[in-house]
Amino acid sequence: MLNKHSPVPLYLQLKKLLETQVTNGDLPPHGRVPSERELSEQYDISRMTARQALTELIQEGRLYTSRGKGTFVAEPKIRQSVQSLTSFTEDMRARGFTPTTRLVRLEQTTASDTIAARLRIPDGSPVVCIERLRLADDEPMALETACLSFEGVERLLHMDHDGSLYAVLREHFGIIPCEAVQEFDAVLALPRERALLQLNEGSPVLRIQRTTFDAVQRPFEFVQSIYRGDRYRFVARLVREGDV
Ligand code: 16G
Repeated sequence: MLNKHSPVPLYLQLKKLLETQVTNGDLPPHGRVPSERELSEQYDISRMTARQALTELIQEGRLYTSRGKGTFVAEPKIRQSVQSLTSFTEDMRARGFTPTTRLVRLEQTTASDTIAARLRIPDGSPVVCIERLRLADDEPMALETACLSFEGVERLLHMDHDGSLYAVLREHFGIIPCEAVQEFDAVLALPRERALLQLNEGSPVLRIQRTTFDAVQRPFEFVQSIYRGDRYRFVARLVREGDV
C-alpha cells in the first residue's frame, strides 16, 4: 500500500513497490505490468502518478513497452565484472546460460593503422578477422569482431568458430590470454548491428574494445564488441590508492 502522508512522493513509493515485485518474482520477466489505469484504481492515485512511476522504470530498463500490448517486465541485466579476464563462453556458463555462436564473417585482411597500432604490428600486416554473434540461451547478447595476429594465424581460416575462441587459441596455438586493456564507450548501433542483435532503433548499446596480451605481453587480439545495453551492466570494484 502507498502512504499518502509520507514525505516520499507517491510515484516513488509506487516505483519502489513495483521494483520489489520484480525483484521478488511476483512480476516475472516478460510478465505484464498493470496499466496506468489499473494502478491508479488499485492504489487510489492519479494516472499521472502511475505514469511517472512506469516511465522511470521504462527509462531505467526495468520495464519495456510493446506497442498496443502494454508494459512488461524486462529480463534482468547481466552483471559483468570488468576486473577479471574471462571469455564469453566462461561468463555465460558461470551464469547457467548455454552460450552459442553464429559466425558472421571470417577473413584474412590487412591491418588498418588503428588495428596495427593496437596489435603493435606494421600497417598492412596480415590479420584474421572473425565477426561472431554471441548468444545466451539463444538470445543475442553481443556482436564481436576480433582481429588476430600471431604466428600461423591464417590456420584460423580453416577452423570452426562456433565455440570458444580462447579454447581454440589455447589448444591449437598455445596462446593463453593473460592481460587485457578494455575501453568502453556508448555508441548508436548501426542498422546491421541492430538487425543481428534484434534491437529496435534507438536502443542503447555499449561498445567495448579489448586488446588482449599473451603470457609474454604480446598483443594477439584486438576485439570490438557491441553489447546490448538493455541486457548488460558492467561492474567494477574500486579501491582507493594512497592518500588523495
Ligand atoms: C569476451 C571478450 C572478447 C573475447 C571473447 C572470447 C569482452 C568485452 N570481450 O567476449 O575479447 O574474444 O570473450 O570468448 O569481454 P570465447 O572464448 O567464448 O570465444
